[in-house]
Amino acid sequence: MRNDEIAGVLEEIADMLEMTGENFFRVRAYRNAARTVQDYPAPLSGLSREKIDALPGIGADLAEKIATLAAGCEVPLHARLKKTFPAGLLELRTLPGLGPKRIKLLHDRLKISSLDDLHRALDAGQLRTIPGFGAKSEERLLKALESRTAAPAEKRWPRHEAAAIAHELLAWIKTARGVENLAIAGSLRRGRETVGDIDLLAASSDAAAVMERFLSFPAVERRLGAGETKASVVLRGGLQVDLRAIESESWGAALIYFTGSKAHSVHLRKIAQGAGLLLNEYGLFRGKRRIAGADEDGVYKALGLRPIPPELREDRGEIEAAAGRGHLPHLITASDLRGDLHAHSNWTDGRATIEQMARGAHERGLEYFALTDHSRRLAMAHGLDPVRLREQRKEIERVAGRVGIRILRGIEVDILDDGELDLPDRALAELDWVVASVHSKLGDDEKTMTRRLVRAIRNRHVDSIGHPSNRLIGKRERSHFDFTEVLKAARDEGCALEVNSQPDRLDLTDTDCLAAKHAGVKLVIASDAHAPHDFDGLAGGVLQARRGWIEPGDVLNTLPVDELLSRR
Ligand code: DGT
Ligand code: CA
Ligand code: CA
Ligand code: ZN
Repeated sequence: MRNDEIAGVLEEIADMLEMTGENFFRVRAYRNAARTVQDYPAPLSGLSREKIDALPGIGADLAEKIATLAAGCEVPLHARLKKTFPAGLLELRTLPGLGPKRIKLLHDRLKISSLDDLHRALDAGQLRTIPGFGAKSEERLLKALESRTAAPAEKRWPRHEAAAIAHELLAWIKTARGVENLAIAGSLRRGRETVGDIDLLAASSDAAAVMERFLSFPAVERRLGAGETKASVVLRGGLQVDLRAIESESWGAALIYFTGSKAHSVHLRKIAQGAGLLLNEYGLFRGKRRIAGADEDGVYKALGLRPIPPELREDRGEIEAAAGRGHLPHLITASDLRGDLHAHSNWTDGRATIEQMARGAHERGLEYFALTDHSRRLAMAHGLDPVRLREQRKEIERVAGRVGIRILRGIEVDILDDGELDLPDRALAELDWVVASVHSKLGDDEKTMTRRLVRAIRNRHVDSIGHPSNRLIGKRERSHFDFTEVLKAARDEGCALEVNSQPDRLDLTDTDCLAAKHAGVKLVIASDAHAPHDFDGLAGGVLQARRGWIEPGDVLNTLPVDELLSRR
């Protein structure tokens, strides 16, 4: 079993114990164990029994269960609980704001033990008779129930995975006879965080040769359609790829058409119509005469528009701005980042030494980075207390001298249940950079989570909020909080919000970035690196920010380190 699966079983046991009214300490032991396992930096299935017994904060009985799970076997307690427990009750946990305590309450008071029971009780307005449930939670639960009965959304793929495959495809197709131009189009080119498929465009004097080469790509599993100028395939693993071949004189127009978004293209066509022109994938035409089409910029220009970067093409005002009504941003690029402001080492849950991290950052041209290991509450990550923080400071000084990169002494401090921080102010005051993040009780209701975030922001030592929404793409919804309130507090306090570049986080989202910019809140684009190669992920965070109209001046780590620190 993988660590996250083991942790899942332990959580499930904890939930079931809690719902049966088991004593608090026993429940908590399982939860702590789940966290320890979840955040353990290496697969537990590869560990010896001695190592498992030595996991911090875990007793003999739990170690035994973890070892059993790691070996892929069933734990008798889990099997027993599952047998006696209504399966529907467990399913209730997947709804927002329903933890074991509240589920037990619903079960005890209203005999609710399945999603159907809950739906009926909601329809009958019974929930608001239970203390702690109001009209608002009724509304949220109804919405959650309804969204689950809707048709399952089509599968979408993480952008970085699709991008890697797309580049292999480009390298493969490039060698076909007659290829004059080749590019990624569609949502992948626009930098969306997930993509439905890969869209490729080729300009070629020999479309048949391009198609043939494409269809012979080794990972192609099946063909969905193959014509003279277009083909679609499904690759092993299920990802679809569409390829269109066109002639070079249409390259720009076709690239605009197949890059989309559809909304952007529709708007462009309307502008063309208004000017008595026709825009399609072959070009921009006045009557029968093609007045533009070979290159993108030329098409935009002929429509009276400045060139629009693909990341902006969502019809969110970019066309008006390109026409001179509004500000078309000079988007940030990866080379604008001088430093990184969130990185870990093996002092907590990172996989590399401080020195390896420093060399990794240095090799990638960063002028500085903040070492922000976890605070003590994340016990499984061996979180730092004030004593170890001071020890770490010495090591940082030693490494910085050897590697020739500025290392900011930082912390990723946990935001606790009520928004207080996991380390005392006087420990934080000694640091150069403080990231505060929520890692627990992500399912808190909106009011609680808003209060936690705002309180952390109001702490004068906190420089930025890490992965503010805590969503995991495709896996975990964002936490509920009032983003407007959070932005207000952040602007008042001069606290930055992070664009976390981890590919499954990308948190803030593109539209969050835009909202932050409008609210006058600064961003940090950070890697959250746990190993040196993670610094490469910064490019993904930059792409996300570009989709949010972000310019270099909106991002703190474009600043030279001295300016950055003098702002504090
Ligand atoms: P995806 O694949 O769901 O992540 O999103 P896209 O934007 O890549 O959509 P896709 O693959 O269906 O089509 C690629 C591009 O082709 C799209 O961005 C715009 C263009 N396109 C596709 N269908 C239409 C259409 O019906 N009208 C217009 N104007 N353009 C279209
Ligand atoms: Ca697509
Ligand atoms: Ca497509
Ligand atoms: Zn974190």
